[in-house]
Amino acid sequence: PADAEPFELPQAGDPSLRLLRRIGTADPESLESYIAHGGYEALRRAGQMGAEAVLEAVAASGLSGRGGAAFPTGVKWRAVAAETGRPKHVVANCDESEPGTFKDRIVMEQDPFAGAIERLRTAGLLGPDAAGTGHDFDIAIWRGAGAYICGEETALFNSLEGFRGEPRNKPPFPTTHGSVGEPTAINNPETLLNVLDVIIEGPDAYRSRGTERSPGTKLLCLSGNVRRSGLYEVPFGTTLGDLLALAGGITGTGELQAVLMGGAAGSFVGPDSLGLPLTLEDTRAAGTTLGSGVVMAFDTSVDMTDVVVRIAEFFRNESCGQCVPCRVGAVRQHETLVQMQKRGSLSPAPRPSSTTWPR
Ligand code: L3W
Repeated sequence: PADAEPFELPQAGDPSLRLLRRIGTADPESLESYIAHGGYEALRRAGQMGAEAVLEAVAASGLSGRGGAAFPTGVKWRAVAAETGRPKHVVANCDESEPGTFKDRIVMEQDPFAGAIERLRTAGLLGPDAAGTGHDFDIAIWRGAGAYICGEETALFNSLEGFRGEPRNKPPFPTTHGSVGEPTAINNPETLLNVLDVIIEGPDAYRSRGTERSPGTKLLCLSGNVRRSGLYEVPFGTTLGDLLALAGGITGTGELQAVLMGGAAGSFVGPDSLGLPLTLEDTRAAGTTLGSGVVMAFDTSVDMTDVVVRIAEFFRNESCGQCVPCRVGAVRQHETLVQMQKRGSLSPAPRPSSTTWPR
């Protein structure tokens, strides 16, 4: 909206920031600056702790996946660790294409030293005996072509391997049959960023933020009719109303109509949800989701029918076409919504009496 302020980075040095604490303070182009701001501390400690203690800490932290499904990271990593006799892979799923999601992109652009590969190889932090840990570890960046489906983990593997970006059946899960059919830990970048704090401060200190069932902090992508749209980091349990206040409140009419939560595949909540604590458990109980961190606010002037039609159009266009319910259903869904829009009502058309089954 015209009266919204432009995107702002979080205030540098704010002690409440954990995942974003280097953003705005460290120079994203300097390895030395990253190290001076605590970079690779977690890697050094992990090397001292050994694999079993790292797995233990990640499980004890209660960390859950930040890509949208909130699967326990400790369970996933243990499942991969239990696989023996075959090469294993770690994949950071940076394919961020959910409408309204921009958290991983900002982290990667502003705090990139998990990706600045050539510098790391030269500095001995990647490659044989990476960072003096005794382990050979290297990273390759693979650029996707932008298809939404390729953020789905098994479609991503197909795409990496040169096949069409279409999902595979699960199970088997990537933990046993992932990249090139081998055991793979595939995680969202925000999940991996959390692991650094779990290692550095330990699971108990990590759990001091957030709630019992949703420990830690969460990156949330605020957009739409908020005064300061952008990326926010808040402890789990912050209410939706407090988050919107943090973003400067509602622009336009100044009155909130709805908030899209979680992603385009998420759900809308109304102004009666301002007291909703943003945790996995509370959003689930309220029939919504934190998903991949989308919080898109709409003021009372927005035509919500138009918003829903545009979301349906997105899913129609992005269907990979593999399965009939989506390939055909997404087209029909969009058509039906457009018809409803023309009628000026989102409620279903009254059934013609001729289709009523005779008793
Ligand atoms: C081992 C088991 N691993 C599950 C793993 C699984 C995956 C993770 C979550 O969807 C959601 C979706 C979108 N042994 C396992 C196991 N796993 N059981 O756990 O699995 P799953 O299948 O529940 O979810 P998913 O297919 O990964 C992700 C929602 O996210 N979404 C969209 C996000 C989009 C982005 C983006 O663009 N960046 O994140 C938004 O809410 O609707 O529900 O790793 O292998 N027994």
